Amino acid sequence: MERTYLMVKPDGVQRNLIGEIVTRFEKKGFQLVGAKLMSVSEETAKKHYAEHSERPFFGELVNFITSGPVFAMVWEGENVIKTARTMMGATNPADSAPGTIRGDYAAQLSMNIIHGSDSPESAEREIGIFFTAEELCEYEKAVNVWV
Ligand code: RTP
Ligand code: MG
Repeated sequence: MERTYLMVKPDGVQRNLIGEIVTRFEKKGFQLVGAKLMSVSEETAKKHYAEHSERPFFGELVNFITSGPVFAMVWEGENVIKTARTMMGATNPADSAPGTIRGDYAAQLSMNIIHGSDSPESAEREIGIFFTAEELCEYEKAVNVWV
């Protein structure tokens, strides 16, 4: 079963959106396999966003993601990587459709509420950065036969 790394960014935590975001993925039919509220160190932030290290906004991005606690999560389900990205909406809230998380709650590119892995390779890499194997739960839900 596919897994993805999702993270409520510091703005989403400050704006009390953790519950709303968890609810959306639960109701969609995905399964939470790991979660924690945590502070991101500068080292971890730079590792996580390494693909953007040469971009002009890298410093601002690292400052933002380390500016307050994030809610780190691993979700599991069929096509969860792509579906979560669809549910998040476009990176720039100016382009994200109403009904998506960014479309409904974000107004600025730099504070766009949520992160989600963009490929199976990113998901594996990011889960490894934020979680140990012991922090992830493998379990069956009887309700899964209906979704
Ligand atoms: P994320 O990694 O945070 O889930 O967002 P994403 O995949 O939708 O977008 P990505 O291209 O990976 O960019 C990472 C974050 O950097 C900020 N950004 N700023 N100033 C700019 O031109 C710019 N471009 C991207 C955004 O906050 C984006 O979420
Ligand atoms: Mg990205």
